[in-house]
Amino acid sequence: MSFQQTAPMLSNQYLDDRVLRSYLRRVLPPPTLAAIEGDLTELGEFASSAWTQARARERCEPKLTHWNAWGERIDRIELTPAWLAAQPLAASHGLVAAGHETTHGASARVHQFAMVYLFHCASEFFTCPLAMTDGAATALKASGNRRLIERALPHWLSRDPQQFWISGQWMTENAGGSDVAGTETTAREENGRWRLYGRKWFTSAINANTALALARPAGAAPGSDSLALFYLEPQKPDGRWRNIAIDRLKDKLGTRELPTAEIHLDGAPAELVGEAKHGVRQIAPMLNITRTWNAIGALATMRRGIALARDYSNRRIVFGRPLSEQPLYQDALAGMQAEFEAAFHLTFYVTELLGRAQSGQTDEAQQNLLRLLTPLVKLWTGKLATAIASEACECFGGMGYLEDTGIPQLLRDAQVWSIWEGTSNVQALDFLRAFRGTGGLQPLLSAQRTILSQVQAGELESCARAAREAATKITEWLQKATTGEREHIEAGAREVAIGLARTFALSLLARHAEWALRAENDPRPAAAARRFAEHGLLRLKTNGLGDAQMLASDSY
Ligand code: UCC
Repeated sequence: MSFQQTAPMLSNQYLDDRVLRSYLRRVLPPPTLAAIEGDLTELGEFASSAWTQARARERCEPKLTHWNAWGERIDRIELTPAWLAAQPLAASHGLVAAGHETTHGASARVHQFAMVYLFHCASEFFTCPLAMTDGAATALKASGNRRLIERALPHWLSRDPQQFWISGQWMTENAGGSDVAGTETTAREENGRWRLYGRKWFTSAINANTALALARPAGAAPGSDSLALFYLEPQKPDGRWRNIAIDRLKDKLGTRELPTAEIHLDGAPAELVGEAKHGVRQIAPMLNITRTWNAIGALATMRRGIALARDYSNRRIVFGRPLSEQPLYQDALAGMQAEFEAAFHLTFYVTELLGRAQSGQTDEAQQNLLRLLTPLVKLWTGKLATAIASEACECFGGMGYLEDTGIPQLLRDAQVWSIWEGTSNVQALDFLRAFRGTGGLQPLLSAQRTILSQVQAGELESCARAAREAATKITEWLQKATTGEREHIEAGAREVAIGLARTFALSLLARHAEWALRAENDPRPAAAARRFAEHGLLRLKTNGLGDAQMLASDSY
């Protein structure tokens, strides 16, 4: 029989995850860890079996049917089998609820996001509506609207599959994606009830039970400040749409199992969430939550790519020995692993801060730190996930280019992390918004000092030094830039944001490495920190704007 290759396999994705398990041992009180390990192990098992099952069947996508046999417009959406299974599974594990429950105090978000991280790659992006539901719950709580809180929260935060609802987030229009000031959807008050008229260009998870939407009250001024935030229940109990037409499902590069629709609102009934203006301010808490989910999803993508490539490296023999024994392959995997570990510690640190903020355990500086880090972590992990997914495909050679291996899907799906919930540039500008609004870099610099003061081991000295030097360079760059033109600082904002994310991530990884050396006698996090530092932290530009203007307008 001729030579055959062996497909990569995944073992239990929790039990097999050194990075997650070591991190949880450090940050969680032992009783909390003991209480949640059953859930994590189950989700880890689900993740590995879902990978095997997905390879064994045809890939499915959602399907939209506009008309029934009798000529009635129905706009029925059929979901994939995995999506149908995901909603009860997500409810029973409390993938949204856990982030809002008080059982584990300030650790609620670490618990929740550890589950989400394990679940994401097996969920066919059902994590998208879960993220939006979590964000909607957070925005509604912040609004103080008692009626809507009592109506929606018991469903959004339910662990009962029969009661659990998911939510959408309807912002994007053809005239306003990044810049929602272009929103054309109009809200009219008719007979004491608000109704929405307009077109939403991207609505993710259109099957959601509820949605939060931005619209402009009729007669209000142009611009974003006069937009208002509305709550909708788009379908009647019998599944008919409430004055909403689903024009089509989007034909996307990735996330193809997620039903993303283009819709028309023709008097869809809606309820005001707060005052009839300042809708962007009201939806901002939702954005910060979904951006955190985005970072977790990006992290899960990285971990999946590395896990598959690592498994394959033990099966695939070339030049007379397994790939796992070939120095250059080892080096490629090590580079991916180091970047992933740094991203992991930054992302989960943000979830720690979020949990503390939510349970009232943060001071103003820590709240400002959370505000600064949220766009940074979304931006950097979004870009990194695509790079690592691409490298992971390459680890399989030609097999990584074949659709039916399931590997290319990882790369196509990864591209979404840097686009939705605000592109990389939107995050960089949001970082500047936070930087200007929260007293500059101080919260970040002083947190970094505290973190690095816990790094003492000789093996980590070069890492701590690199992190301190990078922080100084960024501070100097920002000081120089803020005295110059606003446009100069904007042109360099992406590199500053990525540099800051990498610098802070290295500090966190080094601190964890110090703990792992002492508490677990494990030298691997320290090796990851050294390798990550060697990759370099900064690419600040000295003449960003001038060169950029010349090159951007290049034509023959
Ligand atoms: O992509 C989408 C659906 C996908 C769902 C995927 C979920 C994730 C899945 C994860 C799975 C694991 S929906 C489309 C998402 N669209 C965006 O993200 C929009 C991107 N654009 C921006 O973020 C822009 O920066 C805007 C829209 C926020 C800019 O709006 P404005 O109105 O021009 O900005 P302003 O005037 O600067 O901000 C208005 C107010 C200000 O507060 P006040 O009024 O008090 O001065 C800001 O400080 O909003 C406040 N604000 C914020 N506050 C703005 N952004 C934030 C923020 N991030 N945090 C707190």
